[in-house]
Amino acid sequence: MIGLMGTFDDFASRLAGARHVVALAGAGVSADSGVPTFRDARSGLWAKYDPTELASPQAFARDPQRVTQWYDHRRQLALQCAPNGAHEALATLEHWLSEHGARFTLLTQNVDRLHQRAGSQCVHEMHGTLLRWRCSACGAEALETHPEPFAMHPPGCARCGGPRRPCVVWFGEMLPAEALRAADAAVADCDVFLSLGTSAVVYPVAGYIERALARPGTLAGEINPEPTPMSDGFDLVLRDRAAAAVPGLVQAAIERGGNGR
Ligand code: BV8
Ligand code: ZN
Repeated sequence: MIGLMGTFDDFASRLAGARHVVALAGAGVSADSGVPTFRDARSGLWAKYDPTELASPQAFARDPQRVTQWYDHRRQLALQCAPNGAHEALATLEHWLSEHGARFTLLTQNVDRLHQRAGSQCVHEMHGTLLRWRCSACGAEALETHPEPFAMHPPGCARCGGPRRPCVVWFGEMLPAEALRAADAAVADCDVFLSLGTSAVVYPVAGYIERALARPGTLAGEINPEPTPMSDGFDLVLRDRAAAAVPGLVQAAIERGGNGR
């Protein structure tokens, strides 16, 4: 973190002149698309379950049918939702930075693939995705983008008949090695770090926020309508919804950056 004497304008100018921007996205980025945040993903039917009770290998072993029904419900919901202004602004920023010889790395905790549907290219899914499912017995994987529910729960493997699960990272499971490697390298190199719509409490991803805030020379911004445990460490905090604040920040950067980087 470095002291930002200025204001939003200073931050936007520094964002436009960045060499490497890392954005970390949490459920709050997809909230404005109608995808419930992880904590709110217990809407209605699921209200009585604690997500960590449904998002673990133990829960799947205990009740595979209930767990895959929850994930199938969220999978269908993700397919019905559309990217919002925040997803689109991040894709615009990535494109604009690459046109100006700078890098952009998007680390997302979201499993809905809305960033990719908005056009983001460099996306690392730290917690996997709802749209790929794999067999727990033989490991066979497949994209599952049909809008209707699976015919049975847990869905059976076409190859061996074993029970299939979503390719998401459950509590107590390791994150994908590729995603960790990419995040390690990006956070160690970035000069601007954006934390967008995340509660910043789930590790190891929350640890990347800590690393970015501790890095001298890294400018850090948080966008979240609520404070988080890390809010005090940021150079700029926008207490607003991502769908409003992310497009505003990106637009301000592009307007400033256009005047000779
Ligand atoms: C690991 C995929 C070890 C699944 C997710 C005890 C036992 C076991 C593990 C632990 C333990 N104690 C601690 C741990 C570690 C644990 C952890 O951190 N637990 C926390 C709860 C303390 N982490 C793990 O288990 C990780 N694995 O440690 O493995 C290991 C080591 C070696 C070898 C083997 C294993 C795995 C963590 C990943 C879990 N999977 N998701 C699924 O989706 O079902 S995590 C899930 O919660 C989400 O993916 C997300 O990443 C995370 C936090 O959610 P957020 O994205 O922040 O969303 P949330 O709802 O929390 O908050 C929304 C935010 O948005 C809020 O701040 C809100 O204000 C804001 N917001 C709302 N609206 C808007 C908005 N912002 C902007 N605009 C808006 N409109
Ligand atoms: Zn199989």
